[in-house]
Parts: sequence; structure tokens; C-alpha cells
Amino acid sequence: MTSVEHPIPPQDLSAITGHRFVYTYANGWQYEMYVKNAHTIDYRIHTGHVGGRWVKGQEVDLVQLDDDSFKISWTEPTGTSVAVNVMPGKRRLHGVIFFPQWIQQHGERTVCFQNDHLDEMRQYRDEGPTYPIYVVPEFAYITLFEQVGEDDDSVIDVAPSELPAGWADRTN
Ligand code: FER
Repeated sequence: MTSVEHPIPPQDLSAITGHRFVYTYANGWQYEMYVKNAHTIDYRIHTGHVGGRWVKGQEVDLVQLDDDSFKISWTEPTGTSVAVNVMPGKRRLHGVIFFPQWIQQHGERTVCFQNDHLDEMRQYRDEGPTYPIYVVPEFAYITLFEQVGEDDDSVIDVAPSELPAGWADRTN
């Protein structure tokens, strides 16, 4: 139980850390996230406004809200902010992406292995335009959810385009 003196619920992250999941948003965008540990994700974007983009070692805030309910929040070097709620047992996810205006206009500038272009991304971020923010709130269904272990750099190690045809469409 929580109270005004103790607002933080128990934190057991073991149902999400060390797991990889693939999900399709209601707008058709397909994403893949690997929760590498309690404060780091790797991810690939298979389809959507910035399909082809992939990132390793993104620092995030990860918390447990309740049984089968987690929240992952972060800001990218591009200036994009993201908050994702994940309910693995229900295969349910809700994401809110807050894109700066320059990514709404030129999403292709962020389609790369971001780790090799960090200074470039920060320069685009600082040049803007930032506003108005392009907000994308969407539910998704988790089509694949698997435990792969923590801190494994081989889980996400190639671009989406380098994967075998149909790779992201495997379900479990
Ligand atoms: C997600 C929504 C957005 C996600 C990542 C992003 C890995 C990143 C967006 C961006 O930087 O373009 O569900 O999960």
C-alpha cells in the first residue's frame, strides 16, 4: 500500500528487465524494445514515421506502477521525448511520443544507427524548430515477448533492414 508518507509502491522490475518485445501501434508503426537493465534500453524501429532508426544504450527511467504495469520514460539526443506504459501479461502497451517539429518535417534525418551520429543529432535538436511539438499517443499490441537476459549486446546489433525478411513478424 502507498500513502502520502510512502507514495512509492514496491519495485520488482524482473518481469521486464532482460526482456525483448516487438509491438505494433494502432497507427501501424512497428517497434522493438530490449530492456537491457533497469536504466537502459536498446531499440529498433521497424516501420513508421522514422522506420529504420535504431539505438543502443539509451538511458531511461523505468518504474513499476502496479502488478503487470511498468512505465519507461526518456529524452533522446534528438529532443524527442517518449513515455511508454507496458503491461506484459496483457500484451498491452501505450506510448506517447513527443517529436520536435523538425522531426515531423524531416523524420529521415533521424533514420540511422544513432550511436554513430550523436553530435549530428544534438546539432539538429539545437537548430530546431522544436515547436509545435508533434504528439503521437497510441496503444499497441505486443506480438512477441521473450526473456533474453540482461546486458546482452547481441540482442539488438544490426539495422532493421539487415534482418531476414519477416523477422519482426514472428509471434509468441
Ligand atoms: C517507442 C516509441 C518511440 C520506442 C521508441 C521511440 C523503443 C523512439 C522514438 C524516436 O526517438 O524516434 O515505443 O520504443
